[in-house]
Amino acid sequence: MLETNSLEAFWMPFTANRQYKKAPRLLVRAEGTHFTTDDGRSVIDGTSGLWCVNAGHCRPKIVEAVRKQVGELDFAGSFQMGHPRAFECASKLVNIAPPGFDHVFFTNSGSESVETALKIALAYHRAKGNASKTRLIGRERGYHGVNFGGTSVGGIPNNRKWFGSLVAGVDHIRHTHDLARNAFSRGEPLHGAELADDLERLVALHDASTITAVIVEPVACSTGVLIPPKGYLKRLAAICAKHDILLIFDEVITAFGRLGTPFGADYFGVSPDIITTAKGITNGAIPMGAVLVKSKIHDAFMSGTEEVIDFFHGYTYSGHPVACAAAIATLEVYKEEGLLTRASELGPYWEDAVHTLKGLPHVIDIRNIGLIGAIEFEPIPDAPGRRAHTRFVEAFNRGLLVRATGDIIALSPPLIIEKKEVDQLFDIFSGVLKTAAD
Ligand code: PXG
Repeated sequence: MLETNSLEAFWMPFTANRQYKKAPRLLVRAEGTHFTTDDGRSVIDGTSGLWCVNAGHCRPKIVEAVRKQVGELDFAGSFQMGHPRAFECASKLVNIAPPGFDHVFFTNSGSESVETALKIALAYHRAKGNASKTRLIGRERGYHGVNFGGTSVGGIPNNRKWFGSLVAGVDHIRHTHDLARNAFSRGEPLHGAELADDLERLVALHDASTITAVIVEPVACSTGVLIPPKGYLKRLAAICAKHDILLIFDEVITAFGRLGTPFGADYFGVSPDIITTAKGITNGAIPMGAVLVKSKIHDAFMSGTEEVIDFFHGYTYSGHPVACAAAIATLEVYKEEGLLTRASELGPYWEDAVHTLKGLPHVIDIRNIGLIGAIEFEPIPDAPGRRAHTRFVEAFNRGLLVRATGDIIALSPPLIIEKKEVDQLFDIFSGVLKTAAD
């Protein structure tokens, strides 16, 4: 028999399990901007959990809403049935969504939101009589979750190569990372808008009549915070419109205030056709995702016989009452505290703080946007990723949680963070960088 507190049974996701279990890091409580570890240490949450706890941890209003809902209506399905919370939640999302986004399809995660968005795009074109438009286009270094559609349009080699041929008929445009021209940019890098024209290359190759949709993250976060060059997303949107290709913004991270606007689409002044969300929708308290679409898309599904299901898709837990209660309370907290725009007020202070790390050992780039920062290290030859990993572990030992991906450290604290906590965060992290052994 395994001890109940043995670490063996839990096969941890995206984790070096054997390494972790030799020296585990355990979190047992959280409040506001801080976690507490199992040995009683306080740790600044420099990553909003996994980019989800935008309003800070254990917010009483959200906790209370969940508690009340689970005791009142724990479950009710949404297939040919309904409950008030799901309708209320969808309306509230529409109220803060970018103009034109007036319908919401609920899921339980970012990965499910992506699958849902891809299926909506395919079915939309078919419903419009363009059944040959079936090809999905992603972008190199993109991350769209881990289900088959998202893995296929994703562009991170390790996430793809183990899993066979994936979904057929997918292609990718080039990524936008260009340290030679853009290293140490503040905000949007100046060079690279023309990389959007790579979509024209794929249109020339495959023909627009075969292409359904392009999916991109407005800021590609998981891959190490790749910020789009100035003008890039507008150019991409124009090419999509020209060829009747739907543009999907994967806003699982950029929605709900991370960039200082409610959605990334607001920040970049670009209006996509479909937006995927998750994470911050419930402040991380209960799993949930949502796909937002414009009437043009939704209405295309409503032309058949009224008695026939209009979209053959959905999850048991789409619009789960407890998730909806958490989301409604979360949106209230965001509104009451101005959190959907707070990153724009704190942004300049944050930007200056991130860029103070310039010149520290092995730092080859620093970038920032909204309340996101990234520090890229020169990789150790033959040991890619080790430099960021050792700094992540040392930061945790000194009371700061950061996120390592490749040789990049990403920072994305809760949007409630105060300036003095920003100072503490960078005091700890600069100490880690100055004293690192290699
Ligand atoms: N799309 C995007 C843009 C994401 O960032 C997903 C889809 C998938 O969401 P789910 O809820 O299925 O995990 C994500 C998730 C990191 C990190 O440290 C990022 C994510 C998840 C875990 C860690 O960068 N993004």
